[in-house]
Amino acid sequence: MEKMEFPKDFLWGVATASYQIEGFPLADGAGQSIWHRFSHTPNTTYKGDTGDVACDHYHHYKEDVAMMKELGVKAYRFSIAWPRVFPNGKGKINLKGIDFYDRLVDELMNAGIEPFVTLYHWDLPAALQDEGGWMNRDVANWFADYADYVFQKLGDRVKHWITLNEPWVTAFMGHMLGIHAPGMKDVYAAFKVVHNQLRAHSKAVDAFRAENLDGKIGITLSNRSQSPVSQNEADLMAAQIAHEQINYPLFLNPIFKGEYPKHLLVVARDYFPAGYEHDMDDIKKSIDFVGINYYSGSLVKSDPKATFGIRTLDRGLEKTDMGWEIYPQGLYEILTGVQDTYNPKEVFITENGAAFKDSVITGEVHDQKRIGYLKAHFKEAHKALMDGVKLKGYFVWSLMDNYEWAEGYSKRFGIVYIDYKTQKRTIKDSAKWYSNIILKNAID
Ligand code: IFM
Repeated sequence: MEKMEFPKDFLWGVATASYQIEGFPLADGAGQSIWHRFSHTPNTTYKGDTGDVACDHYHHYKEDVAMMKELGVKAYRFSIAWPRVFPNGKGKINLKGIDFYDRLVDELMNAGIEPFVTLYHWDLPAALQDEGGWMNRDVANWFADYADYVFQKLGDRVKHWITLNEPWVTAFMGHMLGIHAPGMKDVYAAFKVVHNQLRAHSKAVDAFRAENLDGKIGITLSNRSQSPVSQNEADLMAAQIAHEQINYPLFLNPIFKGEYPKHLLVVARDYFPAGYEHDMDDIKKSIDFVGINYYSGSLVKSDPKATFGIRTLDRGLEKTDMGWEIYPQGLYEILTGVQDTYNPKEVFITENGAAFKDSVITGEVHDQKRIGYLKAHFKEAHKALMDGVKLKGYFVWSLMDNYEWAEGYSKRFGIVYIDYKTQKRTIKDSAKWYSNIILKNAID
């Protein structure tokens, strides 16, 4: 079989997020986040699991960086906990909070690993939620001020910045479905949150440009490929609306074109905040790269009674432990769709990976299914690269098992196994396999 080679400078990486791995979220003067508050509220997460200890990366970060170095990982995507740096979200700075990330970045630089920093991966300071959080228009300034401070502190070493991780999830899982923090169920709130996140992203990009730093800035979006169940007009339209609502168009259309996607507006215009049109010129702004997260696909049927007229069907494909169907070709569809529609300068796969039930057997974890999953997706990424997508790197989610939000510790996404009782890290077979791919810079 033909060997698929990747470009010489291709960045193979791993990804994590602050609340999911760090533990000790209130240490050294940090403030509470909305996730701390949410997970400590009864009946919100699996078995009441919280991020109180997680992988204790806060104290094990040196060991974790050494492990990445050992695996040959070229880049590490992590997020900064806003309430560690600004315990109240604004105003007073907590030097010990930023110091943790300063030390982490130094450790990465010394290990020859490129840091990719996400400024927001869902842990909004709880004090800001008390003022309306993402529903308050002022959040755009609060976020830009926080981002600016971090640019000033870490911008001499960090060359890649991601403003927001998966703003769709913040808006809809957090404000319409109530599954994530802050646990609201209000569709109007969700669209307000979409809009304010775009405004916040835009102001953070302005702050970054004003600092005149050597570096690049982009945004990371969640995606699930949406295939119509038939070629009839109604099903095709349902799949298109699902794509515009759930995937990159909801955010990239405003950023690249200054407008929300048109088919979505037909069914959801009333939900957008009044006067949103006046912000669109500001939101339209050049970014340096697009981050794509991809895990799964959906089969879609038109159903006038369902939300936005979209119903999802089970097409009987193999699923991961999340119950998400395995659909690698969807990654190709998403990548080529982004490139063809917006022609971004660079694209990174900022997350892709799978949860499976793993266990340690005499010191080893034989996670063959995860290897199969990753290999199939790597091939689709390579195909997209060959077909003109300006793909520059690929981050596997996740470096290690971690706190899977409302699912608590019941799902394991890591290529490194975490024993939560002892904090022992065990390199899974998938990590060994990935390490070899990185070394060869090719798949066969
Ligand atoms: O764990 C999450 C991550 O925080 C955001 N993207 C999807 C992952 C798996 O659900």
